Amino acid sequence: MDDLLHQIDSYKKEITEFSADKDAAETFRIKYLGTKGLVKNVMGEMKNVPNEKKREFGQVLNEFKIFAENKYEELKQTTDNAQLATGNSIDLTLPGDDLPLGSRHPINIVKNKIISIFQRLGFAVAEGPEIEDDWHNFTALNLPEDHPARDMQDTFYISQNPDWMLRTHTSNVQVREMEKGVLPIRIICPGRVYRNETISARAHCFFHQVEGLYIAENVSFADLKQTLYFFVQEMFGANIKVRFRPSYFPFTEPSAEMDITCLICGGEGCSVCKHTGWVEILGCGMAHPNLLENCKIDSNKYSGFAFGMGIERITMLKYQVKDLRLFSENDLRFLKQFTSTV
Ligand code: 2NL
Repeated sequence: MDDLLHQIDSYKKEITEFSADKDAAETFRIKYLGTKGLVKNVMGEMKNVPNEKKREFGQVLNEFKIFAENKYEELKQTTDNAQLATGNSIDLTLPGDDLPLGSRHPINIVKNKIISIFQRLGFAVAEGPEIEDDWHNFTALNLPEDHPARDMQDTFYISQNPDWMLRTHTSNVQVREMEKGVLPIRIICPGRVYRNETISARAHCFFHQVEGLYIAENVSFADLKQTLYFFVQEMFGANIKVRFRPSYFPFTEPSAEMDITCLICGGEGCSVCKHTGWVEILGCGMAHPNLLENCKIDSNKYSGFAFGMGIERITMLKYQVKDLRLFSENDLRFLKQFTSTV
């Protein structure tokens, strides 16, 4: 029983010295008077007290309880008074609430990663206008006015001038670079592009693209393959396999589409790769001689390769995002899931 008395004495000492800071009353209440508080705890010891001592201890315990309750009232008074003294319950000396920190958009994370990979191969970043004239968006790229491929790239036109439109790819930047006539050219062109599409999980009226162009003497299809192979290994990992399928683009000849082994199933076959084990990630080819000539580059002396990829597509594959619309809905619960230092 002496132990219990000692314990009570030390609690009393603690209570007397309990300092009256901002949240003192509440902290005190929880520690001493709450349902799991020390006073309840000590009261519980009553059952261990021998019958003949119960009366005496009962008084000690009761007195202890009142002692603690009085201290609580005193603390409450002090904090209430402190709040009244400032005129209201707001303490103007406290620091303000933190403003929530934003996070980088997944499209930008992947764009920066693509840029840094190609920069290591000596590609420079080039940018250009999003509102473009017919020549730089279509005609110079071997897409004359009656070309059927224009239908697939229907876009939005500017009413003040029928020659102006929102660019359908960033190739316009490459045309502008070629027109400057400074060779060799080794550039990548990231940016936003537009298409007149009905919005769905797989299509949008705008998306982001990175196109690349390398023009010099003796550039070959082997250079193209090795450059893009290096890119996907850096982007998706060293174990990735690639395959090139013949394709058609008006601005390249020959043209190809590049597939990589499916990241989801590793080539076994799943719904993402439609059970083929392969997913398409970009289009590419050797720059068409007509295009070089349109930009006053001697196609007998120079050759080059070009490629284009949708950043949304790469991001969807990398992070397994199933719906394209998520990228432009600006829902923080989605956007905050991508963290990166790039
Ligand atoms: C795709 C395919 C491609 C190009 C873009 C290009 C640009 C110039 C000259 C030649 Cl200036 N080619 N760009 C070439 C092949 C394919 O894009 O699927 N893009 C999302």
